Amino acid sequence: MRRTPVTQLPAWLALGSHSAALKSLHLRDLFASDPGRAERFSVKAEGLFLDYSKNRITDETLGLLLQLARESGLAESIEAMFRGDAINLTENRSVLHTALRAPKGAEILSGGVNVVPEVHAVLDKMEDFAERVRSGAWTGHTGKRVRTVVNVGIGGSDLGPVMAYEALRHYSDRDLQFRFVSNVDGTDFAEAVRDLDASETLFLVASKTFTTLETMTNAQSARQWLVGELGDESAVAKHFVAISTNAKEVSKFGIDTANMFGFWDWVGGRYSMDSAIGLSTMIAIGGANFREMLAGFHAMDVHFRTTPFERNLPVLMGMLGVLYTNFFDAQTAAVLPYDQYLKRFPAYLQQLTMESNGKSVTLDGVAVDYETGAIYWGEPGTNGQHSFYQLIHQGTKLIPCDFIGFANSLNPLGAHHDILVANLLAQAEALAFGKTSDQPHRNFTGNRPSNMILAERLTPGILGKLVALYEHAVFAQGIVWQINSFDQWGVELGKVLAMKIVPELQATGDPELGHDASTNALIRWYRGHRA
Ligand code: G6Q
Repeated sequence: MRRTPVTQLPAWLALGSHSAALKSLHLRDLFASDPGRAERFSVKAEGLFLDYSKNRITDETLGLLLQLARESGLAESIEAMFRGDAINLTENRSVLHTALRAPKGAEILSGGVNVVPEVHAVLDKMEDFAERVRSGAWTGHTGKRVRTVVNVGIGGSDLGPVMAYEALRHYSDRDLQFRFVSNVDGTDFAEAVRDLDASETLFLVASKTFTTLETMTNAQSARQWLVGELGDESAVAKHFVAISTNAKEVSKFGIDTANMFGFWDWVGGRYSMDSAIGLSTMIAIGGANFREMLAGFHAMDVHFRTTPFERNLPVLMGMLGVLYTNFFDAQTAAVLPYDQYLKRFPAYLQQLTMESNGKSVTLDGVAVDYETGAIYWGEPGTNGQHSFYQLIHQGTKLIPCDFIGFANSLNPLGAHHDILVANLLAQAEALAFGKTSDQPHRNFTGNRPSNMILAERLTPGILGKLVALYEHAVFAQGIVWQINSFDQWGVELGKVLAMKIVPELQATGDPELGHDASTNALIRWYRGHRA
């Protein structure tokens, strides 16, 4: 039976007329006429403080947004996900990243099997390995301890590990350095290893499928480099480990499956940073910190599953996103962390949000006639203030912002942190309230919405909570939009076409080309110009 299109749900229809009236209200007046607003539109939960009062909402708006969530069946869908139903319909899979952080002893079934014991078995194996690398007990081919860990992976097998490493660098073992190779551009690999001593280098080949062209190309180059440097094929065993679901391909590559860390088809790439894909994170920060991060994820999972929508952080954030996307025509959303350690957080969120909700066909296979996932972007504060914030303040586009900040710096230094936080608060204030001036170019209209997410300090646990907050906000939006947030067919076509073009670029003579005239000409240009 087909779902009722979201655009025909009573709450959607009501939001349509309500938002027309909403647009004439200014945040200045909403605050002036309502002393309780800041308190009412904020939630403290799980060590996070979300102030969403600077959004273009009234109590009625919020009521309608949460009604829309209910009419969309969000509560039932949350249960279906946590229960392990095959909600990834186009791939017929469960979506169980929440099982990756379930405590020992929990029971979560996929295909009738409790997956939690396997999850913990892999975690224990990872921890054992990570501690051996950290202590120097794991030695390379020539007997030296590891000094550099190079993660080779792309997409979900790269962005989470890079983001988490940068975010938790404060907690990392500074005797080890970490590099991340993802791009198939040879420069990425060449620059990553140019100053490395192969005898002290460990490669983690991270690939769920172990067939991804970029990762396999980089992994082969890594292998050649290592064998070339150490002059012995058998060195591979001590310098390569694999993180994958594909044991067959791992042994074909020459990695002993004893040194393989597994995960499962119910973990999507962009939801995999707390699976074995997080091995580099665990080596960097140690098992205890990694488990603290998982506990943070889990706490947010429980919050999402059990908290009434009115106080449910992911539901509130997800539904506010729906408001701007569908009723304010906002095309993008900015994520602005005021913490240097979160510098890769926006890039990580880009994949999480855009690969998940960049869809235009519903679960019933019908083309949508409404907007879905926004474009996410951002930079850490205060840098963005001296570049693109101009457009957010005075441009013609409405850009809802998520500000993220902390009460304490991990590197207290004079007045730096107070200045940083003053800027964070000032930006949200300026966006909401603006400033009237008789000189048009000095006028700030204000009424530009933002969320403020604060925590005491950036810890592994808080990072887990932040990531899970966005994971679940994305989920809530996907449910409302009736799309599958867990497939990514959109990345397939380009991959297939590239595989066809590679031999055409490499062929000798003048191969017959069957593309469009533009692509044919570009291929010929390349063939004619490369050395
Ligand atoms: C994420 C996507 C994608 C994937 C990469 C790497 O959700 O599925 O980004 O993570 O294509 O895939 P492998 O891990 O299989 O190499």
